[in-house]
Amino acid sequence: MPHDTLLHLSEEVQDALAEDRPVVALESTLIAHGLPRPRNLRVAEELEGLVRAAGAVPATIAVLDGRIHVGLDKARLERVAQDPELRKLGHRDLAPALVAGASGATTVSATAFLAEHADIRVFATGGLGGVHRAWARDQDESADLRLLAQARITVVCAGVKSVLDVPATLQRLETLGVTVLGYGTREFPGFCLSSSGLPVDWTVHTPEEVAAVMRAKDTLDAPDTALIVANPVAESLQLDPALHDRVLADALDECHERGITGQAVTPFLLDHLMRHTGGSSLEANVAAVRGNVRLAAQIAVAWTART
Ligand code: PSU
Ligand code: MN
Repeated sequence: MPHDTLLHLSEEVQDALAEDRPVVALESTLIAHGLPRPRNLRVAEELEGLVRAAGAVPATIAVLDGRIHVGLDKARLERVAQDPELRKLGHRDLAPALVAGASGATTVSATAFLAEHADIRVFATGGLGGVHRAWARDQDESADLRLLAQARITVVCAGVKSVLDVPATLQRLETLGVTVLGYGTREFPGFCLSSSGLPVDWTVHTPEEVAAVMRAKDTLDAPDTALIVANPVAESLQLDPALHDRVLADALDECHERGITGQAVTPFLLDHLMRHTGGSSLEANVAAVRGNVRLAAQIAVAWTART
């Protein structure tokens, strides 16, 4: 992909990449469609601040008026957080969005793809998309998984969204050849819950160890698959698991009854969870994202210090 014509890198991101300084890609769907206004703008700004505080440059990615932006200035970040018309763009939506001159927030699938093309190696989000619980009925599986199976990028996340079928998603990741590391844990995290109760095969404890795995993967010349660093939210900050399970059961029923499908499913479930947990799922979600962004910046620093 010719960078100069399709990807608009902010000057800050461009300079950092040219000088081999640490950069962290951030997705925008989480901001535009995953968190409520006006809190989402404060979170977006805070996340960029966390990256900077750790000595890296944030590159929030979005499509505005048919232009792909890697690194947003203040006005563009505000637009992503505030514009109610902003679409949700997966990887497959990028081409038509460019032609239509559309504006949209990028999901994990689109962000991972664009970050890789911008030569950014580390990416942070909240929870990945995956196999939905009613898969046998709806065949709803996030496009995140397929994209992660073919992008050379390290994704720091708090596991996959807890509204999903987590065992099935882990199984898919295994089939797709995507490496999963637990960060300081032997259990796969559960997004706004500290643990999904499922084991991970590999545990690492430091950003340097993650960078070493990235290097080993490159040295092996392994296929271009993502490296998932699954970083749990602290137990003291997680959503009460019993409350989560209770509210989620209602959310899933309502989603089906209302005939909600496609891209609308995940935002609906997250919003339902937020409204029926008195905002505590929101706090746990934000806490998880904060932790992931901090860790991603540390990994980016360790990665660029590699020589
Ligand atoms: N993480 C969050 N909140 C979110 C998402 C991730 O904490 O809203 C977004 C990501 O952009 C992810 C998307 O790619 O949800 C998955 O949507 P779907 O299930 O429709 O593929
Ligand atoms: Mn889906």
